[in-house]
Formats: sequence, C-alpha cells, structure tokens
Amino acid sequence: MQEQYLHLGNKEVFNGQYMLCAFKAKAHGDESLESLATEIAAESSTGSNLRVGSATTYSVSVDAQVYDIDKENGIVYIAYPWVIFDRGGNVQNIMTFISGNIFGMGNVAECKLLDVWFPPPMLVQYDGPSYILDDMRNYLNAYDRPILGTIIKPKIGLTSMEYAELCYDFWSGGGDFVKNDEPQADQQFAPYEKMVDAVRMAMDKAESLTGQTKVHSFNVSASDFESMIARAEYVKKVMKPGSFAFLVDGITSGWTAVQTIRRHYPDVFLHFHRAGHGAFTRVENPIGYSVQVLTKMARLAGASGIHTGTAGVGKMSGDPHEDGGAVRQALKLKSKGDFFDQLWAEIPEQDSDIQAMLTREELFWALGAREQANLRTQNKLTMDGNDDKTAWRAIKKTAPIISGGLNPVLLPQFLDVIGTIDFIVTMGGGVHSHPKGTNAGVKAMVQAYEAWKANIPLDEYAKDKEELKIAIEFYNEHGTQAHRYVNPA
Ligand code: CAP
Ligand code: MG
Ligand code: MG
Repeated sequence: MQEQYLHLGNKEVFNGQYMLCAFKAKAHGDESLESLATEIAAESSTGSNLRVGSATTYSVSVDAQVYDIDKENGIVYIAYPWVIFDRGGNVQNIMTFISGNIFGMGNVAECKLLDVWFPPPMLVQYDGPSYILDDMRNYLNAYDRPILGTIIKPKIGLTSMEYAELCYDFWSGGGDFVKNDEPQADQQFAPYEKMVDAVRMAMDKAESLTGQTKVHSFNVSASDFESMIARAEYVKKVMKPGSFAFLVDGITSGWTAVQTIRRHYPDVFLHFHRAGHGAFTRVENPIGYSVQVLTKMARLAGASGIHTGTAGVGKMSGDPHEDGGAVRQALKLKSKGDFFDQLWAEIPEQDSDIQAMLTREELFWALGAREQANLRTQNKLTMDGNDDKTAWRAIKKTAPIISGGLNPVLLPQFLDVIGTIDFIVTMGGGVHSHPKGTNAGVKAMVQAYEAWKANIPLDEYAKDKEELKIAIEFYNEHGTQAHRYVNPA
C-alpha cells in the first residue's frame, strides 16, 4: 500500500488538469484492491515499489491519484496530472505511462484499462485527424453509403501485376477502395515501386471505364522512418492527390510511426491497421486495454481511420458492445464510454456553436443508419455535426474501418447492428472467394448495400441480380464458418 497515492473522493481531479482512467484490477493473493490501486498509480506515474527519499514537493504534486474504487466491480479510478506527459502531443508517451510497467507487475492478476477521459485543455495539445472520411467522400463523390473496399487476397505472394489486376477487377465492378494487406512491404516477388506503378495503371484503367474516382491504401510501414518516408514519397509521386491513403501497422510499428506519418502528410488519409491489438484488447484477456481505449488513442494521435472490428458479425473476436462503443468513440463529437462521456471539442459548455453541433449530432444519430443514408442522398454531408464552420474547434472524427471475415451477405447484418453508414468496409476473403470471381464479388457487395438501403430483403432483391444470388447461396453455406468469439462470462 502506498498511501501517498490514495485520494479517495478528491473532486479536484475533474478540474481539467487530469486525465482520468478506469482500470479493472485484481491482485494475486490477498492484497486489497485499495493497496493494488495505489501500487498501479505509483508505478504508472512518479513512483516505484518503495517510497523514495529523493521525492520533492513538486514531484509529489504530480503523483497520480486513486480517486475512486468500486469494490463490487473491481474497478479503480486513477487521475493523472497531464503535465507529466511529454509536450508536443505525444501519444507514445501517454501509453508508456498507462500501459507500461503496470502490466508486468508481479502482484497484478488483472489490470485492464477499460476507459480513458481527456479533459478539453489536454485535447488541444494533440493533433487529432487532419484528412478525414468526409474528405475521402468528397474525392469519391460517395455520400450515402459506407466506402466499399477490399483487401487483396492472397494476403501475400502475388506479383505486382497480379495484385494490380485484382485491384482493377474490384474497382471496375463498382468498388471504391483497395488496401494493401498488413504484411505487404517491399517483398522480392512484388517490389514496392513496381506494385505502386501497377496500381496506378490499374486505377487509370478502372477510372476511365467507370467514370468514377478510386482510392488505394498503401502500406508504408517499414524498418525505419527513412524507409517509411521513402515509400510514402514514392506513392505520392506516382499517384494523384486524393487517390491514395497511407496504411501504418500501428501496433507493430508503434505510435511514433503513426504520428510521424500524420505530421508529414496532413493531406493524406492515414489508415491505422491494428494487427496485434488482440494481445491487449481481447475481452477475455485480463491484462491490457480495451478496443475503446485503443480507438480513442488513435483519434488523439490523428489516425484518419482505424479498424474497430465487426461487432461479432465477422471472423475476428469482438462484440456489439465493445466494437459499437469504439465506432462511437471514433466518430462522435460527444461519445458515451463505459465509464466517461468524452467531449472532443476544445471549447466546452459556453461555446454555442459547439452546442449546436452537439444537437445536430444527436438528431442525426437518432435517425439510425438507413435514414442517415437516405438523408445523405439528398444533402451529402450535412447534419452529422462535423460541419466546416465549427469543426476546427474540435478534434476531428476518425473513420471506423470494418474488416475481418465479412462478405456481401453479412453487410446488411452489420449495418443493422452498428447504426451508422460512416465507415469504410473492406472484404477480402468475402469478395475474392465469390464463385464467379472478384468482379462478381464486388458487384454482389454493391447489390447487398442497395438492398439494405431500399429496405428490401436480400433474397427478394437478388431475384434478378445474378452476382448477389450466387453470393447468397455460396456464403450462406461457407461464409458463416468463422470462429466466432463467445464471451466465457
Ligand atoms: C481482413 C483482414 C484484416 C483483419 C484485421 C485480414 O481480411 O485483411 O487484416 O480484418 O482485423 O487479413 O484478416 P478478410 P481487424 O476480409 O479476408 O477477413 O479489422 O479486426 O483489426
Ligand atoms: Mg522504469
Ligand atoms: Mg489483413
């Protein structure tokens, strides 16, 4: 027990000078929750396992404070004076405090960061997203639907030309967005520059065929920052502005890689792929942090989009509560978390423009996904609260990227669960496995969306749509064999 960190009931922690965290915690053996909470607060701020004589009056003033304990649910609330964080909006530094040594402490049986709250004066220190989903919508002229995308499969092993041919098949069938898969780099059989050149040719060809603009997300993750920048620069040289996004494997290459790309390329959509996050976020994992926390940190760091999971509809673990919460944390100006309500605006209550945005946002979300889509058909980007007049005073939104085991037949189910059309959906296996090939797969995806939007049952809509009809037969048989996660509790 380190009593110095115990400040139960201290109301000062709500004064805007503290970042608040809610941890689910449990000690090995019979150490009390109170004692463990103080050990966590110490190790994640100023302290160690022993009280040190070298502490100063100032160093004590920036201790983390255990300000509440919910014994029944095993939740401890800890407040961090945000002056302890590296200046210059560094998310990597925050994570080193609150998801650092504490996860390795010997007395910890459970330590899961479930929610985090940033006070408005802290938010202004961070970049937030720059180029956002609305910018991509403008480029694609696509307002009343999710951005329809794919990941080329096989995941790896195609030559640059084979890869680009599949991009062409997807785009020419009506798809918007193709992304490199997360391990795509500069492999021997598909040299990076050749891949980029081939994608540009495929895109030109698909655009002149369809008369529509297209987007490709290029993985720029690499061994070192110079190589990342070199890849990004090459893409920028070859591709048209607006037609490319930069994908960063944000967990394996780290927050610094994410923020480096955010700061070098504010005019480019920054795609945060979270491969590896399951090691921290899975619901059954007692140590780590939640998907909602990961998503909020990515928004703070400035990701234009991050994967948020398929809410139990696809192949990866995840459920409507966790993934739906992440979607709202990513998109909304004011979002309810499990423990805190986050306002992403820099100027709080007194600002009438922000208040008006909040009202519009509530009205828009209350409509539900299908109504939102229909409203967007008439009014493009109005109404969702993120208008240009006031958006500069808030941290902009991050686009949820929905991926993992999805196929055309599952898309309507997902839309019904999630309650918004503001996301990018990517289907890899679920498009390239279509019995008639990629081009038919993407057509089935477009048709499935049209059916949902018109509120017509898939089977009925498919009567005169060959691609969708085949997709329904095929995926009803094969598409639901995913290893669905079942919460053991
Ligand atoms: C999806 C995917 C994504 C996962 C990652 C894959 O492909 O490209 O990496 O979605 O999970 O390789 O599995 P499929 P998440 O469409 O073929 O499943 O989005 O949950 O982070
Ligand atoms: Mg240390
Ligand atoms: Mg992938």
